[in-house]
Amino acid sequence: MDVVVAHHGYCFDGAASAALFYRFVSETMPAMRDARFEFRGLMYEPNAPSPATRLKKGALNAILDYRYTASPLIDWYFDHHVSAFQESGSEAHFRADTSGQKFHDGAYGSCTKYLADVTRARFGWAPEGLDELIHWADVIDAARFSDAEQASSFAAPAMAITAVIQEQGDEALTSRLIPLLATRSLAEVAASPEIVNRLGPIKLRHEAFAKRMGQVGEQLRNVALFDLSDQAVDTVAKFVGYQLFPTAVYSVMLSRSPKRVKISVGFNPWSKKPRAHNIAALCEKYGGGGHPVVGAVTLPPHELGRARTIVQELVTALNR
Ligand SMILES: [Mn+2]
Repeated sequence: MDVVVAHHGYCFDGAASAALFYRFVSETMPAMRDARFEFRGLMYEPNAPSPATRLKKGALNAILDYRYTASPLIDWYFDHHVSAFQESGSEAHFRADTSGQKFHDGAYGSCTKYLADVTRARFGWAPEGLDELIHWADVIDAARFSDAEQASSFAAPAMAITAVIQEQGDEALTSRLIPLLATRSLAEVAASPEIVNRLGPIKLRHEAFAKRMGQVGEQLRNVALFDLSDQAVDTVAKFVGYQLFPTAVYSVMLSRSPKRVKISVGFNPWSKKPRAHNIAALCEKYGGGGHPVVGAVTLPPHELGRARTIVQELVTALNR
């Protein structure tokens, strides 16, 4: 039987969750010993099809680190997004499940750590040799960095891998990386040609991006605002904004690619002031979502005008 692992795409936590699940299946389900794994990246895009469309009849299907959908094809489910149940009827479907194989906890910083904890507690499985992967997925997905400099550096192997996955982690690449993440140390994966050959150009684009952020950025009371919509971006460095405006409590960034306009909203993890807003809830008002500390709204590329209005409303709301 094939195993279909549909995971949050272009995301270190999504790939790390898939790596853990790959090991979990291989080590605890004897019938799956010779299974062929297919890894499929799911994206939060406007009008993204239901994740069920990426699952396969007759396979063992899992959705990891992505929103739930009321599909009979889902055999395993793990997620930690507080916005997991936006589809109408999906939460009731999840609650009514009796398989004991579907799990959601919005309090977790990463799906990887959640998957590790649940499989240990419920199935007595401990993923040997993956502590480092679990630790870093939790640091990266929950932005538990010591400061904005560490958060923007490629020095740690996990950060180099993350940079490549976030920018170029299509299914062809992650299908090769996930089995490596499942079986090698992060240093070994970071030294692989898959990462090394891509990282140099990414670093250059990152530097150019940081420079542009500095040019367009402005601080409006509690909020650092970056409107990058005058040209398409292919690199996004989430924490550069807090390096530039360390006293900002929140950041709002408007960017666009040929496929979408994106508004990224975040709480400065190093802010001296407490967080007074649930960012997922703010983004949900506009059809977006995420976590209490970080979220996003994506719109079709032709809705840039509407995106600018939403940005103004978000800045006002965050300064309230
Ligand atoms: Mn995640």
